[in-house]
Amino acid sequence: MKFIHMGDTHIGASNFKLDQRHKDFLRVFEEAIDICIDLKVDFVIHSGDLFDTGRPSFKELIFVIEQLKKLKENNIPFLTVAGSHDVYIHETPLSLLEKIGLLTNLSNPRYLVPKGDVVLLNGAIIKNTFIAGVPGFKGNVKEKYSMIKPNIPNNVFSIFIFHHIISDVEDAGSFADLPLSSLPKGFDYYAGGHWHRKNIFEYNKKPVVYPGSTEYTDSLDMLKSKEKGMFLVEVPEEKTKKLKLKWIKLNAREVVFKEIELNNLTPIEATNKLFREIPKHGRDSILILKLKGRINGLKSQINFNRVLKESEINGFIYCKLFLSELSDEAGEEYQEIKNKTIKEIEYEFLKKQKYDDITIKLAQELINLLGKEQTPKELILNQEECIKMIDKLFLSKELNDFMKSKEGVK
Ligand SMILES: [Mn+2]
Repeated sequence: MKFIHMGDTHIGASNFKLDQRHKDFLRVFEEAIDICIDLKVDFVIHSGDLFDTGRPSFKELIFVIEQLKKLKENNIPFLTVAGSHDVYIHETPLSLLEKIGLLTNLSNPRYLVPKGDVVLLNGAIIKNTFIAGVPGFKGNVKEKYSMIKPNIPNNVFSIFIFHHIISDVEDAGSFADLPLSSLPKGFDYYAGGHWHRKNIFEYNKKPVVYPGSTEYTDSLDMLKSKEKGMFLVEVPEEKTKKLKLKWIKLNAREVVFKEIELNNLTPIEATNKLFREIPKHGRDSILILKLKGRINGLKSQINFNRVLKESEINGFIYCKLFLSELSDEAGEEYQEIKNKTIKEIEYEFLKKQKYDDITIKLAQELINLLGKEQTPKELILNQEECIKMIDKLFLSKELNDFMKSKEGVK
């Protein structure tokens, strides 16, 4: 028995508002479906986010219908769950596709039967395999998982499809929304979705598998994922033998990544260096430039437009610049200011305006008094206080002038 595990196909998504990128998601999905047919797999499981939205366009729906029809004509069942994207109130586009017999939506409420304190999880049986799943829950995820009681029959291979980020996923950080121990026990294969990068780990010695998305869904994904694809899983007849997992790379849009060091360059020098370093043969790929170092000037003085135009001329469909590791003079000034109190900033500002220390001190006290929220009574009292201070201020000025004239005499 063998099956394909794919997920997060996000039909309808695009990047950089490019029509080409919208088409890429469709093209890769079609490639994936054709491979499933070529490999004559027993079934296909999809771990959620088939569509990018709960309201796909007619064009996108018709496209998916055409693809799933091909699978059906080849007797390959397609089973999925509602992800976080393809949910629209109660009904999802999956309900429509299920009504016309093109897929099985395992997150349909008919598979989840509340019984007392628990929810019985039923599934479909295909080729002696029990396949069950839950939708991508919004909120109280851990609590909802704690209620799930899977109804796994004896002596079958069993698959659990889910759409959450387990805490053990590499780099998941704050994206994780479910601890590993919350997954229902007893399954032979855990088919994960929602995390867009390929990742595999174990739970009770069984594989937890994320194939990731079939296309790069955003520029961070382009930076972090090396390639896109799906898994072919071969289940041996003998239970003692190990599962065979084979990665199948899909032809997602090529991404070219380059780091460019701009340390100590002026904005003009930096522009020239960027211009020189843009790869010559774009071949319709996406270019990602990560700029590093400290510019002797301002980032905004780099002629990025020229860089973007050149990348287009060289055949890239888009150039994305990452500037987070590039610093400049403005950045440093901002960092310095961040570590100062308002009083310190005020002082430096007034000092630059050539006020002496006594005047600045009085001015700051005035600012302090006037800046307070106050009742009318306090206001009158403070006004009196202010007048006294202003008197002092003039006195100090006269004193200063007097001292200066004395110095002049010397
Ligand atoms: Mn997704």
